[in-house]
Amino acid sequence: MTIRFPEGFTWGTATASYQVEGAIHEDGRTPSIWDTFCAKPGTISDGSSGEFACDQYHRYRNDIALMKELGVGAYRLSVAWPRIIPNPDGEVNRKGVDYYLRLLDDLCDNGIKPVVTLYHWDLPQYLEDRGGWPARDTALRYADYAAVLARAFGDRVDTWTTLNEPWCTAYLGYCNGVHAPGVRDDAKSLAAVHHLNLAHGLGIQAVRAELGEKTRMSVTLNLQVTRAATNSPADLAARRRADLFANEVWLGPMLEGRYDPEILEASKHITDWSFIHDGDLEAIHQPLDVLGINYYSTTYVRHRDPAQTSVKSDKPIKHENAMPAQESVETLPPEGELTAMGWNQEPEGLRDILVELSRCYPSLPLMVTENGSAWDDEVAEDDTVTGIAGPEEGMIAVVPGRIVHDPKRVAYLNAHVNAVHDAIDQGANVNGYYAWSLLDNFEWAFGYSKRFGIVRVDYDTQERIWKDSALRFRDIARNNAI
Ligand code: IFM
Repeated sequence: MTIRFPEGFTWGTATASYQVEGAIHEDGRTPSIWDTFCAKPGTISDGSSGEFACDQYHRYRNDIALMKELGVGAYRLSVAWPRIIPNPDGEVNRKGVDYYLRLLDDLCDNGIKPVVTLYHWDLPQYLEDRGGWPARDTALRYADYAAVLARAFGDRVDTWTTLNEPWCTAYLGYCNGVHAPGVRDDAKSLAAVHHLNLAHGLGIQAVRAELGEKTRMSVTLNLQVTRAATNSPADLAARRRADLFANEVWLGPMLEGRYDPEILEASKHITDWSFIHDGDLEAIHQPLDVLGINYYSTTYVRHRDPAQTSVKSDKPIKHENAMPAQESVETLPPEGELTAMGWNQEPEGLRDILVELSRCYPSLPLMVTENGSAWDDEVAEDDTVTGIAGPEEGMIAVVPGRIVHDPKRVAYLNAHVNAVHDAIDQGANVNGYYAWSLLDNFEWAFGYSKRFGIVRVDYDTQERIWKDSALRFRDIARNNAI
């Protein structure tokens, strides 16, 4: 059976600067917090870093040829802040800007719309040295950076995305410390939440001040689909507590200009939220053209007696649930066949979050800005597999004769694309789906040990190798149907 998507639905692929670019020492880029973090022993499971990654900095034309073959209409990429403003003096680095201009121009020349995330976690180290996201000044510097990008890239960008997954920045970065900069401090993580929200609002204002009110603006949130283990009031309260800190801390300020008073109450033992200044909520609450949703899996929770867990030495809580104020929430182990990340597979979660968001915010279009799965892939020899020539003499966009058969990634893709269609059938206002990821890449604390790409990267040679999932995605994108 063929299921068609609405006319104009966008199929795209997504990546992020630190995960794919490499070239960390080139053309004036200075260190980001991830360079510093990776250099600390024990932070990255395979001891690697984004130093070389997929070398997209040099191979972007090759990867654009690959996307053209896939038939995608958009590429979601992010800009590395330390390439653009490498030093605290705020001076713009022409060479950094030029790299992205070349990339954006080549995308546009190939009919692929650039969807540009301003911040996907590579904060300049000099800003972390001045306090990072727990410091208000970082949000102000972000607004300056946003204005620079708007001036430099202008109408080459189809859609601007202020932040990718601020949940990860605030909680993995400053609460349980498994991401850069590796801080474990509940109060700082909540200050980071607010300053990320503020950066979002100031960033939108800055871009629109340069490019006009009609500029398409978005943010990408990894809203958590949390299910209660039972319908008991205690388990439902645990679910509510998780939801407040996972989702409401972003949706409330960004879409309604308010923090739910329950959030402030539930965290008053951690912070008094005095970092919220007069006028901040108005600044954060800016009109959005589209909301990006990243979705991978669901989480099941139940009530736990806070008295039985020491809040002071809360290491075990932090490891199962990165957020603060979760003393009464127990996260249950995931069930069913888990992906290589140890995440469950529940496509209905994607359907449910899309339907629920459209019910709450009917006039706000949604796009699935990330969805995908990691598996332990193996390369097979196959003479029938055809390669693709790259755009320059001697370049090979995808090598012939080799392929990864990845039935589990294909099944995950099919199931989740179907779930998006189900959501649309149930009234969700969804206008795009971006596969995470175009390429295998640097998976943060897991280094290169987890492969999310629909195209394999041989990290020794930087060759790109087809996976069955890429060919499946090509069918979906080209036909706008599954
Ligand atoms: O690789 C990440 C990406 O950077 C942000 N969203 C989740 C992906 C998979 O973990």
